[in-house]
Amino acid sequence: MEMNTTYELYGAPTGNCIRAAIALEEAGLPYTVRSVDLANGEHRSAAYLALNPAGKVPVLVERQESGPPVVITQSNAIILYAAERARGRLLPDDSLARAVVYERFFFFVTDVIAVSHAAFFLRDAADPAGQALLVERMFAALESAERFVSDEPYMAGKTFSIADIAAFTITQSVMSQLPWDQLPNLRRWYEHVEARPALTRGLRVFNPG
Ligand SMILES: N[C@@H](CCC(=O)N[C@@H](CS)C(=O)NCC(=O)O)C(=O)O
Repeated sequence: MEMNTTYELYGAPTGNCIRAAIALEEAGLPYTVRSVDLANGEHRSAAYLALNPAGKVPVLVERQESGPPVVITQSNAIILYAAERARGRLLPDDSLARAVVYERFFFFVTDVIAVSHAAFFLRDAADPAGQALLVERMFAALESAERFVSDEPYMAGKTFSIADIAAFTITQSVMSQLPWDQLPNLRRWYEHVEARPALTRGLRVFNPG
């Protein structure tokens, strides 16, 4: 990384943006927050579409003294980029340990978060049966994560990683609906991770109040 590298994170108070913010905080990368007003359609303005033609948040912009800025869309690409920049903190150096982190990270991204988002779209499409099926699958997958933390403090082993970032916000979003009496390890993991200062800062980035 060059000396004068700067970062800007464009986003709003949504799970995808909050995960990206947590990754930057946990990676220790200094960045400027650029709040995008989704309710007023700022993400569809010409200026924003020039940054991300898909009109979605989050977006990370990296600027260096020389060369064009690097623009990264897709929350998971931003998380992985932050982890690359802070090698050792969010992704273990050891390739076997890293494979476990990737396995768990993609478990939460594809089997829990993506299913939850799909259920949300079906709610908007007024398809209650489809929505219920996906919500049930999402909960079954999330609750199965109890086994990941039965012998280890974190989702993918002995150290905090991008797998914990992916797991945390989705768990938090359904907190009140989880059968906590059957998930003692998940509860211990949740309380442990929730106390991290960097994670707490990331959670508040787009929700300062
Ligand atoms: N797969 C993308 C999804 C991005 C996305 O759907 N962002 C939502 C907020 S979480 C958004 O920008 N919604 C505004 C819109 O679609 O109009 C990612 O992970 O970054």
